[in-house]
Amino acid sequence: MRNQVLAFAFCSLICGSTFAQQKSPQRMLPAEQEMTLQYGADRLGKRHDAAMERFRDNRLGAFIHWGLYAIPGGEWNGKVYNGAAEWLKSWAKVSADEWLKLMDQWNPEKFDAKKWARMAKEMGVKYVKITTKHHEGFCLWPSKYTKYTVANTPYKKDILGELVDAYNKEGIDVHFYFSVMDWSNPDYRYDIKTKEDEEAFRRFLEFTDNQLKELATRYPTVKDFWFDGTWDASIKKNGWWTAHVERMLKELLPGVTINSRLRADDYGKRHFDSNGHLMGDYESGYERRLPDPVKDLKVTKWDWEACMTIPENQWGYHKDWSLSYVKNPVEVLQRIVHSVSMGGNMVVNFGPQADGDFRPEEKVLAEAIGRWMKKNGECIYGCDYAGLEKQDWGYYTRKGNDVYMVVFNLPFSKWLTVKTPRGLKPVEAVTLDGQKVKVVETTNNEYNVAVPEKVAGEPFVIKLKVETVEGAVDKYKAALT
Ligand code: FHN
Repeated sequence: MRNQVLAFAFCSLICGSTFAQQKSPQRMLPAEQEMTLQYGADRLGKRHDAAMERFRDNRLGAFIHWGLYAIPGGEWNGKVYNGAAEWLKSWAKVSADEWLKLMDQWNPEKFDAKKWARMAKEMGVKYVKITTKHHEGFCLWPSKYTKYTVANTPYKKDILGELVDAYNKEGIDVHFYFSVMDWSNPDYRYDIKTKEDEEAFRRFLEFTDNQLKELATRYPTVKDFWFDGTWDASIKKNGWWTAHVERMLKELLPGVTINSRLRADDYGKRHFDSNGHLMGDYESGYERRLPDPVKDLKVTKWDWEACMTIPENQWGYHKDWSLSYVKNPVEVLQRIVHSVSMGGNMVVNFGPQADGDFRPEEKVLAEAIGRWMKKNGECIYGCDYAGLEKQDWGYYTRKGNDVYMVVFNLPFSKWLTVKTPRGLKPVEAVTLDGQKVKVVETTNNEYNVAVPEKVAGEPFVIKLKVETVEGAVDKYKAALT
């Protein structure tokens, strides 16, 4: 607690000057037990405007991690590092100057934004999150606030601009990934311990504000800012700044959505404020892992988005994927469906090569997901948590009175058990390729749905039409035990 008070005092001290006018409005706190926060949640509960509904309905996105790290692809001075390729500068202890010399080699000859957009469209993703700037500090747009940008490479052109246009033309929303932590900027601080740190970091925050304003005004069709690299003590001590950034972007781009990772409250508490309320528009902490479908149902109360790598932990291009487990398309699909079944979005990551092409494994995976989505996307887009108890055969998703059973595990019994809340009754079951399947009531609020006659060798979907029965009573007697 003492640290928290000190952090708050410190924050008040340094917020007092440059950005004093940018404080959040005081929240009206309903419960006496809650602490008063200036930089806590701006809202209680989910956002329900059109832009947020769109974010939610999209459900499936792709992540693009593309930066200088694609050039060495995990190898430095003859040594291959197994850690995430985009962190190679750190694993191999390369100085910022040395690392940024990679810019001289940035010339992705095979880069074709239209091809990237077609690939995303074919895969069935509704949005793409692009690393505008990762921790290394290299910008995919010609920022006027730093020299470390695409403009100063042999390629010269505005990659981000080309991508925004191409994706938008395919009807795909663009989200911007932005790392606050910036290894190229000498004013960045991991912590604030001295007056000098304080001044440098104040300059750094101004620089970051400028870059964000630049992104928002140069690319006004951007739908979302996804912040990363916000875990350091320096940022946690400046919760006011994170609240200010969210408000600044929302003023510039009405409707824009912002992830919880940006935010820290008055006491440095991240994602959820000290009163337990979500900050930002959606929770973004599920990375390479997912909430448990039985124990973590609390996540259905807020919006959330998970992101996932295809190998165990490679976001940027790494030349050797054999160093860790690589998920197959069904495993990726399972994670997509798992997320939607709990009311979340899933973003599948791609790390393009330095030449601007995608590695063959990623192309194969994108095609496989796309084929499945073409047939079964109905159980993903616009769907939500169904409110039915999880069963071992797979996952439920739901849109109104259509409950989708997405089957990943076939039972030897040839029956798929469905347990419904009292009063919710399945009235019809049909596969998405039109086969009618049998539904049998087995006991109170439990049904068996037949495995369809024709089952392809991949996960399949049964659509259950459900209806609500008023005043339902139990028909079968429970055992006296
Ligand atoms: O350090 C980064 C990592 O490189 C990658 O960008 C992921 C994506 O969610 N975010 C950070 C780790 O949380």
